[in-house]
Amino acid sequence: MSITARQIHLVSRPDGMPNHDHFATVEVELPAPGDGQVLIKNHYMSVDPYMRGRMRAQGVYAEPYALNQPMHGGAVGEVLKSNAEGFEVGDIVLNGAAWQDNFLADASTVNKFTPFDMDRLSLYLGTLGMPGMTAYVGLLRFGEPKPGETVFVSAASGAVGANVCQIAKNLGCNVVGSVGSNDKAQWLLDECSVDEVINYKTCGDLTEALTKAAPNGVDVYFENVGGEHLQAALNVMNHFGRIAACGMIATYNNAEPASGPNNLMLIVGKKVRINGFIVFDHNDMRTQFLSDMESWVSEGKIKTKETIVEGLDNAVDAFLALFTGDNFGKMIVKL
Ligand code: NAP
Ligand code: FER
Repeated sequence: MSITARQIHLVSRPDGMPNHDHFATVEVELPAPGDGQVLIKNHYMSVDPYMRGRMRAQGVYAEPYALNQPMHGGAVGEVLKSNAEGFEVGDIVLNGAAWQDNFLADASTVNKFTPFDMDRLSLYLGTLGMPGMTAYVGLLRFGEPKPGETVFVSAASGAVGANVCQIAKNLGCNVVGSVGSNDKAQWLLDECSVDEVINYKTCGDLTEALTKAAPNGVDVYFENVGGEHLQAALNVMNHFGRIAACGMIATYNNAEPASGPNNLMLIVGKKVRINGFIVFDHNDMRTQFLSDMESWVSEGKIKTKETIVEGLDNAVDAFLALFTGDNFGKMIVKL
């Protein structure tokens, strides 16, 4: 018996903020799994800022999304039918086939794993998944924070940022976050023990606010936003400070490149090190990451926050919300 799959395709390339016209929902019939194949039902899919980059015609790090094909990204699903050795009905798999509810795959392209908690599968798309590992790799390998140092984190309550803040607190750092709402700020202060939080939308001059929040200067800047945030961070960086350049979400929907910070010469005088990085290049840290993060989550030393949107039909809105700040913590679509 065949099974229907619903998929979201990219049908045209946005120039600026995407809208519903750039996407289409398509239904296809899936045949029974062939030799070595599994049929998977996705329970949760991730929407992530990098997906905006893959909608462009030219990729820097990864291939662009093809037009009139399902987009892809991280998802957690369950084996519905198996024609592959080592895969049983009910196995839980991490896969790269987001933006579709059911799909057929060669078993070698999905990763069977034992969840740390069956009721919290979505954590493997957030704190225990790609964004959590981004926080871990970026902070430890490129930020190199030492106890007592000040770490500044932009988009601080998000999927990556909230983990950066809490890992840095666990390491004994002084942590300053920047967010776009008072609710997000309060959560970081109350639940995550972050020392100071700036609401960049209401604080006035960001350099002044940061100087007040980090009176001893900033040793590590975890860059998620770009633009004015990078400029302000450079103004308050200490000598030999490190910037872990993770992303610049404020620029992702720019139709034309925006002008850069006007104070880049500070990198020279302050001897600041800036490192761009992509999480996928650092799989050597995966075992250590999972071991530390699963322990921290179960001991309550890392709190997790998610916004869960129901249904594939709302996946595009969930994705767009990343660029308006309408997610609080990791944005997840429940399928
Ligand atoms: P997220 O923080 O969960 O969601 C995005 C957040 O960015 C929004 O909630 C919003 O929070 C903030 N934002 C959006 N537009 C903004 C703007 N114009 N100015 C300031 N803030 C803005 O997303 P995430 O998945 O954790 O990603 C965070 C960053 O990490 C992104 O830059 C992403 O590209 C990057 N990243 C990089 C890698 C890598 O390997 N290098 C991997 C994963 C993610 P507020 O309400 O606080 O404004
Ligand atoms: C991201 C932003 C950008 C990300 C990857 C990139 C994995 C890659 C950018 C490029 O190829 O230029 O959040 O996450």
